Amino acid sequence: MARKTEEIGVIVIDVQGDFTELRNGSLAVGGTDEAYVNAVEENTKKLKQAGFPIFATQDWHPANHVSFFTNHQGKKVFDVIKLHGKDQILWPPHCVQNTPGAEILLDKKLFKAVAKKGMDPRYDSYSGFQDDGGKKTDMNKLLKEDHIKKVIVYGIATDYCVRATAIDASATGYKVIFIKNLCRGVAPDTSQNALEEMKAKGIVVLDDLDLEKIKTE
Ligand code: VGL
Ligand code: ZN
Repeated sequence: MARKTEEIGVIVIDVQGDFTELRNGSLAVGGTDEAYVNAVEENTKKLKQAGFPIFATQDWHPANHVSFFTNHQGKKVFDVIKLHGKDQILWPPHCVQNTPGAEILLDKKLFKAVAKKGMDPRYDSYSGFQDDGGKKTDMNKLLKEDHIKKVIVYGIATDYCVRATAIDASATGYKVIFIKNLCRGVAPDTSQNALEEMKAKGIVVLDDLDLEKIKTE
């Protein structure tokens, strides 16, 4: 028998001004034009109408965030440094709290809740579940409150925040379904690697949103 729809939740990841071409974002990812944002909005509406609770993540950095190249003397954009023993890409300043670039570009009424991430200036947080220092966001608590067992994930960027959020969701015990055509990646090679890694971890990759498939997968 198909699972009850109440057990399915949706996580729309970082569809924010600074990640889109639509808003001329500081870290605009290829293919994030108006048609892409509209497709995300339409499909999210469809999922909401089908009865699934919709959650969002929002990259929400202070201006002095460690991931901004401008906060490291002598460093250039996309340089990689060692931070807390890991490689850290230095990004252009993006999604600074209370700036237009941090705005989620979808109708806010779609969302049951938004989990903000990346507020600690010392740690990056690609995952919607926790930052690189191990501090949890509200995401797991929100999903648990709704008795969610399976999550549908999509958004920006395939190779960074969508990847990390999907993998953490899976590691936390959720069944995860990734919707490929509602995602955009920073680079083709890292996006392809992310898909392979997700599949290897048991995440279901669907080319596009199919309501029947997400109920039975
Ligand atoms: C992201 C780089 C830096 C993302 C966030 O949303 O994928 N990427 N911050
Ligand atoms: Zn960020």
